[in-house]
Amino acid sequence: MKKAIITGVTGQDGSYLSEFLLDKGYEVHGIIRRSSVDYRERIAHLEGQPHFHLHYGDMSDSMALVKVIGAVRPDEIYNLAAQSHVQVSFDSPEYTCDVDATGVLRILEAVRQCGLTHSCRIYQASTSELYGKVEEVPQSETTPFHPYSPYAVAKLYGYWIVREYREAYNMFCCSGILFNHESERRGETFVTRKITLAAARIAQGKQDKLYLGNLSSLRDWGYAKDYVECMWLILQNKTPEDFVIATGVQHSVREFCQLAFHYVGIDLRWEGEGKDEKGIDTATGKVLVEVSEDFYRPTDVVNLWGDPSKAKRELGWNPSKTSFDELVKRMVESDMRKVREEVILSHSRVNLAEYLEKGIVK
Ligand code: NAP
Ligand code: G4F
Repeated sequence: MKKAIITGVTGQDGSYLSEFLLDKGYEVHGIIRRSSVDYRERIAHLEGQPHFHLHYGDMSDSMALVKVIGAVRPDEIYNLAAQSHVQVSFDSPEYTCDVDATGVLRILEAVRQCGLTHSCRIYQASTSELYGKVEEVPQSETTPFHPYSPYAVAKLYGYWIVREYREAYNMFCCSGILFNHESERRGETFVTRKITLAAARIAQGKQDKLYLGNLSSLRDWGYAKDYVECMWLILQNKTPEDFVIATGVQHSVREFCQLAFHYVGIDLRWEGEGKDEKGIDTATGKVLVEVSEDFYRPTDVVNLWGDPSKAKRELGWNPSKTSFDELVKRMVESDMRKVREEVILSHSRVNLAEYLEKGIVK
């Protein structure tokens, strides 16, 4: 039975990857950090399964990482843990750097110190944010990087230290350069989930308005469940290489919004430009979407569009498994259910929605 460690196991991708690896017959060891609230929503259904184990650790704590890696002696490590919110990285740049940059180094060194240099394969969660202020469209493995946030700069260190350890010590360590991938488990402050949750709440009369930042920003959005398969494929490859993982299709935040509201039965028309743009319910004339400068970033990445040809060709991965329409529909249906059964939304969640609306939390 193969053993895998997943850092960031409680996150969107960590939860899907755990399910995927358990299905493949792996023994899965997740690293979690201590929290005062002990409810791990995304992996609650896996806890108690015989081949699923959790260990305490933090990406800022090399001793804990050495301890877990030394005890488990994994065949594969998937390093998914990160402060993953781009806007938050402007507020907490030092923390983001410690976890997202030095954290990667801590994993690589822990593997060496535990004598696993040549037996343990490592996947690093790299990101399309590396392309930042893009120098080429669409972006592939050969596109130059131009990171455009503290998050992206930290992730660029992670990318390069992985390459360095591959070349210096002949380690099987690779980066998946993943473009945005979303799901019904996406964190509620990323733009897609913020939109689907608000659309569901507005449709059910529980919220009045949605405030967003740059509506014209373009993303290549895929479905997270499809993307975790690729993380595994990258580590099953004959040689350690980096891969772009994307759908090859691009949409704007505005288009995402339009479709999400469509799926809750509201058709929006757009009026105005820039910060004066508004999304208006064509049936009632009510303004449902407004722009708030609170959600603008000091530097924003506005044109991400991936070229997944290499992953398609060399890993046999299918980038078109879930279409943009299916993704939006799936997320909206899930949030319509969750909002309807509001009994499962804790007070803090309800407050979060209010805070999102008022722009107190981004
Ligand atoms: P996510 O939902 O935000 O999950 C992040 C995970 O990292 C959570 O389990 C979190 O634990 C954990 N974490 C954060 N700081 C930590 C620390 N100091 N020590 C230990 N664990 C820590 O992110 P995701 O969307 O699943 O993304 C997974 C990875 O892929 C991240 O590295 C992200 O940067 C990268 N990525 C994501 C995308 C995307 O579109 N989703 C695209 C490209 C790359 P808590 O639950 O305790 O907070
Ligand atoms: O959903 P976002 O916050 O995702 P972003 O910044 O692209 O980062 C995500 O994808 C990266 C891969 O490219 C990951 F590496 C990263 O960990 C994370 O998962 O924002 C998407 C776009 C941005 O241009 C942002 O300015 O949407 C724009 N946007 C417009 N209004 C908004 C909002 N973003 C958020 N979060 N909230 C808004 O109200």
